[in-house]
Amino acid sequence: MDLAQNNSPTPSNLHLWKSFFPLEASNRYLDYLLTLSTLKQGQITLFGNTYPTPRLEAFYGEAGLSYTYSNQRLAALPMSSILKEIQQAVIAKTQQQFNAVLINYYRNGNDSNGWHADNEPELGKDPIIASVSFGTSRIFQLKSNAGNQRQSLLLEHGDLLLMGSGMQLHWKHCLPKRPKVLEPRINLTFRRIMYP
Ligand SMILES: O=C(O)CCC(=O)C(=O)O
Repeated sequence: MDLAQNNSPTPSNLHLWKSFFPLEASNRYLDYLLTLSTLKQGQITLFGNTYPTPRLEAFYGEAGLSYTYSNQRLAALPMSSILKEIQQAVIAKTQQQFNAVLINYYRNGNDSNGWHADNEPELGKDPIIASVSFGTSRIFQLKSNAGNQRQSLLLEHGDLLLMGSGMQLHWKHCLPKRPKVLEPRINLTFRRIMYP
C-alpha cells in the first residue's frame, strides 16, 4: 500500500505491508517478545528534568554496535534466532541491510512514544527504518517538519512499515497515548548502524 502519494518528499518513501507476517507467526513472535527479560524502562531528559520512558525498551544487533539517543547509550545485545528470523524477513522484503533493532514494549495505552525522528549520527545521513508491529493495534502519527502535512496510520498485528529516504530528515513520528487501550503492543524498529 503506497501511503505517500501527496504527503511526503517522494511517492515511494513510506510503504505499509498489512499483515506482512501471517497470524500464526505474529502470535508466536508476540508470545516470545513478551517474555524478554531484557526489556527495561529507560530514562528521558526533557528541559533538564529526567523521567522514566513511558514504555520498556531493548536494543539488539551485531556484536560491537551501540546506539545513543535521549542521552542514553545502549550496547547491542546479541540477537536470538527468532529476532534473526524476523530481521531476515524484513531485509528480504525491503532490500535494506539492517543490522540492529530497537524493541519498544507498550504495556497498554498509557505507554507512548513522543514526537521524534530517528536521526542519530550513527544511523547515517538519511536513515531508512523498518517498523514491525505485534499485539494490539495503535495509531501511529507522522507530521512534516514544515508543519503543513500530517498522516495517521493504524498499525496492526503483523504489519510492516518502511520509512524510506527523507522520512527522518523531513518528518517526525510518534505513537500517542490511547488510555482506553488495555492490551500490550510490541514494536521493532530495524535500523542500520553505520559505525559502532
Ligand atoms: O512504536 C512505534 O510504532 C514507533 C517506534 C518508534 O518511533 C521508534 O522506535 O523510533
